[in-house]
Formats: sequence, C-alpha cells, structure tokens
Amino acid sequence: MNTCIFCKIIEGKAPAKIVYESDQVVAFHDIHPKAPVHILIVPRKHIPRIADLEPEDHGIMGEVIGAAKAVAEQFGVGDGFRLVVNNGAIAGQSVFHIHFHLLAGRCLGWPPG
Ligand code: DGP
Repeated sequence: MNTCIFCKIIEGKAPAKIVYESDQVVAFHDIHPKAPVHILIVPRKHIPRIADLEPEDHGIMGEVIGAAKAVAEQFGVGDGFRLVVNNGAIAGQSVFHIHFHLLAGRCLGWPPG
C-alpha cells in the first residue's frame, strides 16, 4: 500500500490547496509555509529523491522546472523566487517524494541554513 502523503494529495485522497496541475506535475501550498509564498512543486510520478532519478525521468524534471516558472508568474513573483530541493534526511528531506519548494515574498538570505 502506498502511504506517501504527496501521492495521496496528487490522487485527491488527501486535502491540499492545489494551485497548478498538468499531466506530469502538481503544485500546492506547503502546510508549514516558511515564506509569504511557499508552494511545493511535485512530479506525479513517485520518485523518492533526486538521488533516485533515472535518465528516463529527466524530462519529468524539466516539466517540474517549467511548472515552477508558471507558478511563480501566477503568484506575481517571477522576478524573485528561490527553488529548494532537500535530498535525503541529512539535508532536511522529510517527505520522500521529490518536491521543489518555491519560496518568495520576503528577502531570502544566502547561504541557506
Ligand atoms: P522537506 O522537509 O524538504 O521534505 O519538505 C516537506 C514539506 O512538505 C514541508 O515543508 C512540510 C510539507 N508537508 C508535509 N506534509 C504535508 C501535507 O500533508 N500537506 C502539505 N500541503 N504539505 C505538507
């Protein structure tokens, strides 16, 4: 049985504030926002980590980046946003279904913590 929370959101079996959907990508508000705009952009395909990508998945990841651009424009932050991917627990990953955090709407320090 698939217990992945992001798969459940993608399948409409768990609630989320969805802001974008395409054949291969879904985007929704993060439940614990770290910025005024904090959207998660996820491939529909369950791939746990960037480290698990196969060459056949590279096109999907291009779709994810394209969706990030569309979401940024949708929220009026196309000129200033950050995309973050945590890969592995040591890097802060807590949901093991690849997702890009799109953060915007405040000054974003560098380097990130
Ligand atoms: P990460 O730590 O990089 O794996 O980010 C996981 C993010 O997912 C974290 O910012 C909180 C968010 N999150 C976890 N569970 C849910 C959920 O059920 N719904 C939504 N919308 N976001 C979730």
